[in-house]
Order: sequence, then structure tokens, then C-alpha cells
Amino acid sequence: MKLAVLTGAGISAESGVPTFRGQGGLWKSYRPEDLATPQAFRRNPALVWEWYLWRRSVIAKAEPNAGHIALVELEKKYCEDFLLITQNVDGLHQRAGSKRLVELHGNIWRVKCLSCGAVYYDYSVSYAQLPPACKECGGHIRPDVVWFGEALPEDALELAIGWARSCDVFVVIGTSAVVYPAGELPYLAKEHGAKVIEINPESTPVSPIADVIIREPASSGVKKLLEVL
Ligand code: BJW
Ligand code: ZN
Repeated sequence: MKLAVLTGAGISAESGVPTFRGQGGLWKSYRPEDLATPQAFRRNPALVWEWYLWRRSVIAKAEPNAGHIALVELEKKYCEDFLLITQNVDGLHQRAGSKRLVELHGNIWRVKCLSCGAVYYDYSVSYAQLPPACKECGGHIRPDVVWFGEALPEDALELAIGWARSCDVFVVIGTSAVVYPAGELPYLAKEHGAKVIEINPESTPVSPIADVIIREPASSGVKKLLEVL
């Protein structure tokens, strides 16, 4: 049996990382839609960087929770018949030990230079100046994440689409599923005959097509999933 899992911000909520939408999703009264765009960065790069540095500092203090860890168990059980597709940029799946993982929206700990194109990991939670300078050429750097209106990394998206089309079970954990193209993957899986399982304390647009719904937080929900799969 081939198993694909799509995760969103909800899986990291119990690690203390705020979700984007709903309670606690706001930073200084800005909506993510107002900050996670190339236009916002062009208009006010320091403000956008401040948001990312605040999030980095929160993530740096966070630990993977029982939900992340249970997904590592699932990967060990299914081996190459398993793929974890995450919209999260926090790196908590990797810290828990997930290996068969694809990041659709980049990684908050990676930066990209707007002048020379260098891409590298950078674990700073503060910089002397904003926007920070590239270590290679001194140009301005930005977080290597995917903002609204930007294309997702081609390889990552192709892999995710291939798995959605070919898996037997597609599990959706802790995502509002309102952001595309990631939000489309559960529908694609369903269309291609997969059983869809949702783990989320709240109803989402995926709920009506889900074959099984576990209306629980990720930490207890993924443990239940381990018992049935
Ligand atoms: C728990 C829990 C617990 C709580 N346990 N669960 C109109 C229609 C359709 C599409 C569009 C449209 N207009 C524009 C678009 C496209 C746009 C889009 O989708 N917009 C919609 C908002 C309408 N998409 C894009 O622009 C994408 N790119 C694109 O389409 O490119 C086309 C292109 C092609 C070729 C060339 C050029 C362009 C890019 C989308 C990028 C999204 N980026 C962000 C920021 C990433 C960087 C960063 O982190 O800063 O990604 S936005 C933000 O939303 C982030 C997330 O990954 C993403 C999804 O959020 P997620 O994870 O679902 O979180 P929440 O907060 O929404 O939900 C949390 C859930 O957890 C809730 O359901 C809770 O109930 C649950 N929960 N506690 C389990 N304990
Ligand atoms: Zn550079």
C-alpha cells in the first residue's frame, strides 16, 4: 500500500508555532496574505524580515511534538511506499527524523540572494541590518520560501502530484487546504481512487471528500492513524 501524507501549520501548533489563519495567526495585526508576497517585500523588506525573524525565534525554541514523531514511525513502517509532503517551512519534520519528505513552500532557515542567486542555510535570529547582506556578494537576501503569486519548486510539486495520483491512501493533517496548488492535492488523490483521511480539530474544504475524519489535534490523531494503518 502506497501512503502519502500532506501536512500544514496545524501539525506544528502543539509545538507552539502559530498557524497562519484563525486564532493566533496574526503578527502585529498583519495578515499572512499582506506579508508573504513579493510586493510586500519590495515595499518594505525590513518589515517582512522582522516577521520572519520573529517566526525563526519561535521555531528555534520549539521541539517536534508527538504528531511529527508518529509520522517518523509511519515512514519506518512503509519505507519507500511513504512520502511526506509538507507546506511547512519550519523544519520540525526533519528535526523529528523524517527523511522521505518534500517541502512545497521552501524552508525558513534558507535564504536566497537577490543579486547573485546564492542559496544557503542561515540560522540567524537577528541581523545587524535589514534586509541582511549576502555572505557571497553583499547583495540583499530574502527568505527562501514561496510567497503568494510565486511558483512552487518544480521538482517538489511534480513529486507531490505524482504521489497524489498514484497513492492508495492520502492523509491530510493540520491544513486549512485553502492555499493552492497544495490544497488541490487531496482532490487529485480522491479523483485517482485514493482513500482520503483528514486529521484536523476543525472542518475544512477537504472534509466533504474525506473517507475517514479524525477530529482531533495532530498529536493524538496521528497516533490513532498508526493504530489503524
Ligand atoms: C490543527 C491543530 C492541531 C490547528 N492539530 N490541526 C484564487 C483561487 C485559487 C488560487 C488562487 C486564487 N488567487 C490566488 C491564488 C493562488 C494562491 C492561493 O492559493 N491563494 C489563496 C489564498 C486563494 N497560491 C499561490 O500564489 C501559490 N503559487 C501559485 O499559485 O503560483 C502560480 C504560478 C505558476 C507559475 C509561475 C508563477 C506563479 C503560492 C502559495 C504560497 C503560499 N505561501 C505561504 C507562505 C510560505 C512561507 C512562510 O511560511 O512564510 O505558505 S502562505 C501560508 O499558507 C503558508 C502555508 O504553507 C499555507 C497554508 O497554510 P496552512 O498550513 O494550511 O495553515 P492554516 O493556518 O491555514 O491552517 C491551519 C490548520 O491547522 C487549520 O485547519 C486548523 O484547524 C488546524 N489545526 N491546530 C491539527 N493541534
Ligand atoms: Zn549574493
